[in-house]
Amino acid sequence: MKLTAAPQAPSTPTSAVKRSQAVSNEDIAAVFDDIADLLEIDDANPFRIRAYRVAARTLRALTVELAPLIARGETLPKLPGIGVDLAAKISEIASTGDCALRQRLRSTLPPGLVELLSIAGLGPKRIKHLYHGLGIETAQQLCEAAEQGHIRHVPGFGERLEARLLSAAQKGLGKDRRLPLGVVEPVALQLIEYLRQLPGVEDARLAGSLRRMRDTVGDIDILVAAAPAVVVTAHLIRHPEVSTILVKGRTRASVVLDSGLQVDVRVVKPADWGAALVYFTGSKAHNIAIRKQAREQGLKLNEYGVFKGQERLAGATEVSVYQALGLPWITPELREDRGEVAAALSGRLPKLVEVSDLKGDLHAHTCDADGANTLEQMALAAQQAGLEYLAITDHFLDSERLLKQIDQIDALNARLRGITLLKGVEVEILEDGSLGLPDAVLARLDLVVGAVHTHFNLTLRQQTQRLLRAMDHRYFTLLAHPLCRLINQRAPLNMDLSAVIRAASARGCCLELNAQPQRMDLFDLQCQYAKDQHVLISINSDAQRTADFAYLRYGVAQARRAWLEKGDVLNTRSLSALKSLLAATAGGRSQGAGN
Ligand code: DGT
Ligand code: CA
Ligand code: CA
Repeated sequence: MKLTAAPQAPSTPTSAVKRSQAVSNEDIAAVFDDIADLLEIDDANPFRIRAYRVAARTLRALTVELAPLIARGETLPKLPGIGVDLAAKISEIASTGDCALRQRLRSTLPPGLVELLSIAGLGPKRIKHLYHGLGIETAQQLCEAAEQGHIRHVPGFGERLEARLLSAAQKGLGKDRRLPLGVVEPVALQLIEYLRQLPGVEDARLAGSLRRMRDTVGDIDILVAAAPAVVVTAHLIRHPEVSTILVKGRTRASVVLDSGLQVDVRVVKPADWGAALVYFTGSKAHNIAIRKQAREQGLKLNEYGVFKGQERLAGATEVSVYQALGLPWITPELREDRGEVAAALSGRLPKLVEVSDLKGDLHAHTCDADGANTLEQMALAAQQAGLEYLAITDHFLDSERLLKQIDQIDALNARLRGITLLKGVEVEILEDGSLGLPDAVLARLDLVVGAVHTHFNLTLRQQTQRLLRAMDHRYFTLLAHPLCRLINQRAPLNMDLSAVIRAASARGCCLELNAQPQRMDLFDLQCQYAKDQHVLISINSDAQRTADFAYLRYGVAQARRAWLEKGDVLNTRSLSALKSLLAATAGGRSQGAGN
C-alpha cells in the first residue's frame, strides 16, 4: 500500500544525553521541560510541574554556562526559583547528561503516551485528558477514538481539534499496515454514497477484502457501474478527503485519503458488472479456484464474463457468472479458497449464521464500571438492536458493587418488557488461573465471563495452564477475547489455543468471538476449529456504550468466514434454551440461574 508520509521514527523528546560534549544550559532546560511534560501527563502536583517550567526558562535566560562551573567544582550562583533540589538536578544533568527522575517517569508511563507528544497539536495537558478520560495511550488508539467521534466529547476538545489530531496522528503512523474492518468500513460506505450521487452512476459497491469482511483490510476497493461517458474518476478525485492521486484513468483510479487510506476504484459497463464484481471481490485464491473450474468445463472466466469460445455466456450479474460455471452463488465471506468451491459443487455450502439470528449478547458494560451508559439505557439499546436478552458483565474487582448491581438488575427486569438482562461479570483470570471473585458471589450469577487483562507475557506453557485452570472453575461459562490481541497494538497471547479449545470442549465452556473492531478475537480459522471441536461460540459486542451493539455485525461476519451456522453460535439460542444450557454446562450453577 502507498504511503502518504514516511513513518516517523518514535520521537525522543529532546534529551541532553551527550556525555562526550559539554552539556549546555539549553540541554538542561530541555530535560526540565521534558520532566514537566511527563509530570503533567502523570497528573502530578501543578506546583511541581510549574517549578520545572520556571527553572527551564531561568536556565535559558542565563548568560553564563553552568556545566563548566560545575565541572570545576564551583558553587552555582543563586538563581531565582531554583532551590536545593533543582540545583542538585542541574548538577546531575550537567555531569551525566540525564536525570534519574526523567528516566523513572518515562519508564512508569505507557511508552506510547510519551510518543504522543510528537503528534502536532498534542501537548502534555491534552495527552493527560485523553489518557485519563478515554484511556488513550497510543497514536493508534488516538486514531480510532477520533474516527469513532469520541474525542470531540472530551472537555476542551471539540470536532475541529478531533479532525486535526486524527490527521496528524495518522501521518505519524506507518500507513502500510492493515486496519480493522470496523474502522475502515464506515469511511468506505460514505465514499460509496458520494459516488452514487453522480448522475449516470448505476451502482457502486465495495469489493476486495472489505466485501469479504476480512477482520483487517489493506485498502478500500470500490466497483462502479456506469456508462463509459460518465466521468466517475474525475468525481472521485474532487472528494474533499482525497489527498494524493496515485493513478487516474477513465476506468480506474487510485487515491490516498487524508487519513492515509488508499482507495482503488474501477468503473465498468453495467453489462460487465457481475463478472467484474466477482473478479474484484476476490480473493485472489478464490478467483484462481473458479477459473480452474471454468477451464475444466471448456470455459473461460475473466473480469468481463464467462465465455465459450467467442460466445459470452454470462457477466451481468454474479449469480449468472457462478451459474454458468455450474455453481450456486457463493457468499463473499467464503471466497477464500478454503473448500467453498467443492462445497458449492456438491450442494453442501453451509447455511451461515446471520445477524438476525442473534437473540442476545453475552458481554456488555455499564457506567457502574467501565462503560458509558446505565443498565436501563443498555437494555433498551439492546432491544432496539433486535435482541431479547443482554448479559451485563461489568468488570468488577470487588464483590460489593457486583452484589449491588445484581439487585438493580432484578429490579429492572421486573419492569422491563421484551428484553431480559442476565446477571454476569467479566471476572479477572489471575496469573495462576484462579478467578478474581469469590465463589459465593459467582454462584449468584447467570453466567461468568472470564478474561485476561494482565500478565500477557507468560511462557506458552504457563499461559495455557492459566487458561485451562480458569476453565476448570465450576462457575466458568465463557472465555472472553481469548487471544487478547489488539489489532496493530498487541499480539495474540502466547499460548496453545488448540489445547484451550479442546479443554473448552471437554468442560462444556464456550468461547467468545469478540466483535470490537480492534479485537475481532478469535480469528476465523480458530472459530472453525472450535466448531469442529463442538465448542459453542458466543458472538459478543463487548459494548461499552449503547452504539456498540452495531459491532455485532462484524462478529457475525467473522463467524460466517469461519463457516459457522446458527446452531454453532451460543447466543442464537432463545432465552429459555440459553438458561437451560447455562444450568446444564456449569456444575452447581442451577441455583444461581433464573432471574
Ligand atoms: P487487501 O486489500 O490486502 O485487504 O486484500 P484484497 O483481497 O482486497 O486485495 P487487493 O486490494 O489487492 O485486490 C482486490 C481484489 O482484486 C482481490 O481480492 C482479487 C482481485 N485481484 C487483484 N489482483 C489480482 C490478481 O493478480 N489476480 C486475480 N485473479 N485477482 C486479483
Ligand atoms: Ca483491498
Ligand atoms: Ca486494492
